[in-house]
Amino acid sequence: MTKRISLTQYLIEQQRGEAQIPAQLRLLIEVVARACKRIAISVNKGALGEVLGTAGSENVQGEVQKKLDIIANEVLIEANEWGGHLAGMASEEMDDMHAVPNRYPQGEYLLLFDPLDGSSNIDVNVSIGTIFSVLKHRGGDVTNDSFLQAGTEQVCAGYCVYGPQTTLVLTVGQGVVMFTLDREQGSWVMTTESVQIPEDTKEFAINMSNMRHWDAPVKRYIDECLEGKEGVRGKDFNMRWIASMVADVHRILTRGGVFMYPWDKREPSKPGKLRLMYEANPMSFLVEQAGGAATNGLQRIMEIEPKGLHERVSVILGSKNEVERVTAYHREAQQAK
Ligand code: P6P
Repeated sequence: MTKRISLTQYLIEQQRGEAQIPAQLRLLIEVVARACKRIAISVNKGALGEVLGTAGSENVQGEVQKKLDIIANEVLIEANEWGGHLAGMASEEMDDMHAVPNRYPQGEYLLLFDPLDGSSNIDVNVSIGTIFSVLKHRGGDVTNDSFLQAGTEQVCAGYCVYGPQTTLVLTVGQGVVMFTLDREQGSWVMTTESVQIPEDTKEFAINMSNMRHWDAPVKRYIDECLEGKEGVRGKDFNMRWIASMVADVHRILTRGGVFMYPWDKREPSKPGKLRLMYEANPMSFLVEQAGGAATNGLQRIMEIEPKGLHERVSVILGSKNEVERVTAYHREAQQAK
């Protein structure tokens, strides 16, 4: 790698260069990156910081909130509301959007986030992360509907994975870069300047305990992977499931693979478990910018027109050729109906 540069230098160069990222977007990214450093400190304290366990409340999803879910949400709100770069924020942890208080200037961006994804892993010391997505505010009053824009409208997306390293992964539409937190300096240092997902893989990520609930195309794809080299795929596959989307996606951005959280029969009225606006869309933007693909089985996730802030979606993303295979199986099954 050439001389390692800081996040600030990268953003200044993007501002001058091809991306021409506006000053407000540069400020937004620096503020979110600083908030992730704050969250990392709380996450890394664990039991020593009295931050483990549940908060005794539920979020809009009906999920029990962990203390760290709330801490992370508050850190992101407090860090972003005064800077003049945002018109509003939306979070997995809040029923409705959070407008910038009148005492602060309103900016031109909308920030959406899952403040701490993978919460079930917090108490067992497994990697978790913050996922964020940035849209442009189209003007007028800021309401929940202001956020209902397709993933193709994102101007920036990223995540921070709190694992053995604390790593910030970012795209502004000019490819994907990774920054690792240098704790001695407290600064983000570029460690991967152009992430590329291999088009093929031998690794799939899915929660196998749901197998009996899957739709036929998913079952067909996984069965073929399990048949190994004796089967139609002609190669053996490995399986990984961290139950933390940020960690599973980070592995796929780093060495390839396919991640699947498909629709299943347990809740047939819901298209899937994961949320479109602040999980699937930002991860799809990153994966596509790194040469991968992301569909809901039938269409590109980023082309879905959202109907609700917390709507869910079926997710198949990662190595392009594998995602295309699973998607082809879904389309074949649909045509056969
Ligand atoms: P399951 C974490 O709760 C999450 O939203 C994603 O990060 C993760 O991929 C998925 O749910 C895990 O779900 O059903 O395997 O526990």
